Amino acid sequence: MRLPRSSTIDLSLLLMTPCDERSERKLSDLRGQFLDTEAYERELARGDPLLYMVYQNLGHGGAGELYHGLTVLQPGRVGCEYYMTKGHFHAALDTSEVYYCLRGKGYMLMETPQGDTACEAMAPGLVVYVPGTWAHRMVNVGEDPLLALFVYPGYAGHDYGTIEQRGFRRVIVERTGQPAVVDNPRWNRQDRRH
Ligand code: M6P
Ligand code: ZN
Repeated sequence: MRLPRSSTIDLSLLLMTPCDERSERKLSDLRGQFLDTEAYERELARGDPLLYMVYQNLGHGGAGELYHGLTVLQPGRVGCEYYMTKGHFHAALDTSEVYYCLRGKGYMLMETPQGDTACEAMAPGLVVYVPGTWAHRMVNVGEDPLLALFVYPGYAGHDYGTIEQRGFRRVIVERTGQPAVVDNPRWNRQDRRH
């Protein structure tokens, strides 16, 4: 029986409650994703900081379900690269996602399997539409946590493989105190699953 439900997004406690699933990603979960591997190991030697939390409601798994929830991405950098989510394609590639930014300052990095890239600003009130086939990654360029509500089809799934292998074609780093979107030297058009 599918029942209507409500959850509260608490902007002071930085969480959504109640939720079906609460997951955390720490620095150690993003091994191989940051460009500056020496800075990564230095940070990890100091501790394993929390990068982000995801609070999700998963519906009942029906074909028409919309999974929804809150991502809370902490501010910080590894070397000059800002904290970010792992980033993924959807396993059901041609499924889209909507993000509504509630707090903070950041970007949504996106790219297609063919290497087309896009970067949309995230700030309170901005709604970012991620079309089907586009991989997506949140990047926090501010001093405060970046919060966004997200909604996507329950059957979309997550495909991390291609991104884990080659990263995103563009990365966001701090240059003279400002965020800059630059080419990822590691990115190789051939390394892709789609
Ligand atoms: C969004 C949604 C979640 C996803 C989360 C973290 O909140 O797309 O499904 O898990 O971002 O992103 P990632 O899975 O790339 O770490
Ligand atoms: Zn997604």
